[in-house]
Amino acid sequence: MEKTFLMVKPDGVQRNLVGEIVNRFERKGFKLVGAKLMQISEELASEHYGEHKERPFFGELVEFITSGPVFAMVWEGEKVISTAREMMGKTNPAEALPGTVRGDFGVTVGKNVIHGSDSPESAEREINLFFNQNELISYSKQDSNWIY
Ligand code: DAT
Ligand code: MG
Repeated sequence: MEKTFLMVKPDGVQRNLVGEIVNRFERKGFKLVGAKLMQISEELASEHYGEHKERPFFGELVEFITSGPVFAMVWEGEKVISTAREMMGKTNPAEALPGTVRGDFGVTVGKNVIHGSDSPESAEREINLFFNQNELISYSKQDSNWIY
């Protein structure tokens, strides 16, 4: 089953949105297989956002993502990577639709509350960057017969 990496960014943690965000993906029917509150180092931030190294906002991005604890998660489910991106909304909260996380809770692109992997390749890369294999739990849930 497909897995994706999601993270409540420092603004979301400070604004008490961890529970709200976990709740949305739980209610949707996805399965939480790993989660931790963590402080991202500068090295990890640069590696995670490596694709944006040359962008003018890279410095601010690294500073922001390391400015306080984040809540890192791995979620599992059918088409979870693309569906989670839809549930997050567009990168710029000003363009994100109501009903999405960024549309409901964000105002500016620099503080957009949540990160989510954008493809199977980045999901695999980001899961391995943030989690050890023994931090991911393989288990069955009794509701799966009612979701699939
Ligand atoms: P996403 O997080 O939707 O995958 P992205 O990968 O293009 O978006 O960018 C990573 C993060 O960088 C994004 O969540 C917020 C920040 N960012 C993107 N574009 C920006 C911009 N023009 N100005 C400031 N920050 C930006
Ligand atoms: Mg991205």
